[in-house]
Amino acid sequence: MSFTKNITTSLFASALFFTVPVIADGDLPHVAGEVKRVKPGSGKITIKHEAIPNLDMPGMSMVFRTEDGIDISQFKKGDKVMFTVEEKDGKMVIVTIEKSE
Ligand SMILES: [Cu+2]
Repeated sequence: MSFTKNITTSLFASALFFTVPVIADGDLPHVAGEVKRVKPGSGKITIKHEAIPNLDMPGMSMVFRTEDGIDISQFKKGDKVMFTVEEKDGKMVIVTIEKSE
C-alpha cells in the first residue's frame, strides 16, 4: 500500500512543481528596504534596498519613482518597508510598498 501512496505523493509533488508560474506582472518579488528620504510632491523615495532579483540588482541605496496612486507621505526616514519594483521605460518604478515589522 505504501508503494501506491508514494507514487501518488510524488506525482502530486511533480504536478505542483511544474505548475509554479514564472514571474509575471503582479507577481513581482518582494524586496526589503529602509527608507532614507521621502519627497512627497515628486513621488520619489530613497530606499536602501536588498537585492532585487527581477532587476538583477544588488543591494544599494537609490531613488525610486512610485506608481501613481501610491501616497509616499505615509513613510518617513528609518521606516522598514517591503516593496515590489519593475522597470518601466528605463526607470525603476515602485508598484507596491508597505511598512514591515
Ligand atoms: Cu538599486
